[in-house]
Amino acid sequence: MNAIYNHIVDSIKRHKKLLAVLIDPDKITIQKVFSFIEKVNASMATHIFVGGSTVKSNVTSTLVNKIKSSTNLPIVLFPGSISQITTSADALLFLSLISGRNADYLIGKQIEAVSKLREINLEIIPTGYVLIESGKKTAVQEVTKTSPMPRHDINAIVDTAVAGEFLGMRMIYLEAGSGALNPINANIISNVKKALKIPLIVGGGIKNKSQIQVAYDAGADLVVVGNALEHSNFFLNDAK
Ligand code: 1GP
Repeated sequence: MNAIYNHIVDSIKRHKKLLAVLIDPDKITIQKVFSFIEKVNASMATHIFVGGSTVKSNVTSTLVNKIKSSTNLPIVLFPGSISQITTSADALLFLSLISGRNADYLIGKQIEAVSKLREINLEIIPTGYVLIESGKKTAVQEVTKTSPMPRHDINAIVDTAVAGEFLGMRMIYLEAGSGALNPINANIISNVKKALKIPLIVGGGIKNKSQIQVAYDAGADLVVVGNALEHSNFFLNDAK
C-alpha cells in the first residue's frame, strides 16, 4: 500500500533523481492528453502529478483514467480541492499548508476529505506543503488566503519543514507557486535538505533543464514541472 512512497525512498537511496510532470486538469483538453502523454513516456519524467488550484468538479477522474490508459508511470494526485480526489490514481499527496495560518488548509479540508478517502483504496502520502514567495502573487496564495514565507528567512523555512517532519509528514514540498517568477533558490533547498530526513519535493516556476539541475544539485529529490510544458517541450523531447 506504500508502493509509490517506498519507490521514492528507494530511488533516493540509489541516488536517482525524480521528475514529475504536473498536469492541471483545467489546462489540458481530453483530446490532447494522448499525444502529451506519449511525449511524457519518452521523456525523463518518473511521475505524473495531477492537480490544480481551481479545477472544476469531476474533470479529474476522467482525465486520470485517460492518462492511466496510456502510461505506466505512477499517477499522483496533487489536489487543490476535495473534488480532485479520484480512485483511479496511484497515490495522493495529503497536503497540509504548514507555511500558512489558515486552519482550513492546515487541517480543515483534510478532515472534509476523510469520508471520501475511507471509501477508496488510494495510497496516502502525508506531505508538508511550504509556500515561499516567488516574485508575484500565485494561485495558491490567492486560493488559500495565506502569505508565502519570505525567501530570505531561511531559518523560519527550515524550522517549518522540520516541524512538518516532526509531526510525522513523510515528504516536504517546497512550492514557489505555479508560474512563479523565481523558482525556489539553491540556498533554501540545500538548507532544508540538510535538516530533513524525509524526501524533498521542489516545484514552481521551473522553466528549463538548468533550473532542474540547480534544484537537484542543491538537494531536491523530486522536481515538479508544470507551466513550462505548455510553452515548450524543452525536456519532453529528450529521450530517456
Ligand atoms: C505548482 O510546483 C508546481 O504547484 C509546478 O509549478 O507550473 O510553475 O511548473 P509550475
